[in-house]
Amino acid sequence: MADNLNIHQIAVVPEQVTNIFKPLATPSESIYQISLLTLAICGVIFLIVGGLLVYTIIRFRTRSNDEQSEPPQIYGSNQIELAWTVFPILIVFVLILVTARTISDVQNATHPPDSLKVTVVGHQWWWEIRYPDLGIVTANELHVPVSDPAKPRRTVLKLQSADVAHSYWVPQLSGKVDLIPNRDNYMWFDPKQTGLYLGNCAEYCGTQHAHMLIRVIVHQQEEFDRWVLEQQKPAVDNREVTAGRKVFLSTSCVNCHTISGTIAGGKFGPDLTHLMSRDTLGAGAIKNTPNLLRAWVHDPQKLKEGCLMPDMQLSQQELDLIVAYLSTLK
Ligand code: HEC
Ligand SMILES: [Cu+2]
Repeated sequence: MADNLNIHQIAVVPEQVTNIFKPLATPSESIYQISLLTLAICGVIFLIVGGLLVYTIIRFRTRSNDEQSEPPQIYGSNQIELAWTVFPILIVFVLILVTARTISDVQNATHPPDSLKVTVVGHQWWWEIRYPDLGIVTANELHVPVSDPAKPRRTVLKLQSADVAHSYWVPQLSGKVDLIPNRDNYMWFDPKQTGLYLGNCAEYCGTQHAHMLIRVIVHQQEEFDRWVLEQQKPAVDNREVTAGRKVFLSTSCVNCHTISGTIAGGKFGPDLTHLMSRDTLGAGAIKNTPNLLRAWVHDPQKLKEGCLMPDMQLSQQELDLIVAYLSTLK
């Protein structure tokens, strides 16, 4: 199967919408409301202008009994010029004020001390995810607790980049915020419902920009606490796969990947300590199934062409052993 994989057959189909009109957190709700206001104002202007246009076309159309001479021509009108200058200025002023207020509400919000702090680092073409207070490192799939009205809980992201500019955008949670090298940007949200939220890198960052997908999994608090405990466990050291572990640790995989508790400490690629707890591989490019994991390790370039993990030219035996070992990283 590994030899005739077609990315279009296996790309992960979004199970849920990325819809700016279905906001499920405070920042996205504010953005949704302001976009409705803007749409309403533009709609009213459109109706007035369009209505006048249609009325004029019908009311002043050529009729069979029209005289052949031109009607009287009017040059300049202070009233009309004043009206079409002052009204647009007022409308723009209103739009500026409400927009500035929304931006400041979202950006200058102060966060309660129990907010969950997460650092997201954009890489070509995947997301590194760190929970500094919890000692967890993972990739691409962000797990956060739900914000119950009875017990609100915020997530605050610190956004950084390891290479070029990226942009983090999960439309149902918040507006997009760029990840810029040598700079910390911030984003926050308080998801109102549990479930899977999808997003995308929103700033073109190179060949595989389109496969730099974001999955945010929102849990009930207890479920989230359980996830944290699982992630905090060290990587399993399964005696039965010592052979696979040996091959992995003696291959240059260790220069790019970390598996905690081993000599593998590379930071260039995603942390693999709990690889099997993730639903997807390659930042949402493919599902994390036994076949696809094998195909990825065999030659990632077939699945995510141009990605920064090279074809490692493993022999069938090395491949079998390494995949067996990776499959134990629960
Ligand atoms: C030159 C650095 C480099 C080497 C060497 C390397 N990788 Fe990778 N690996 C990467 C990068 C970068 C990615 C992320 C690719 C992407 O999603 O665009 C990755 C992704 C992966 C993933 C998917 C992880 C995820 O959560 O999406 C697995 C599994 C993996 N590598 C295993 C291996 C194994 C096994 C080896 C050794 C045989 C290896 N890698 C060698 C850089 C490397
Ligand atoms: Cu991008």
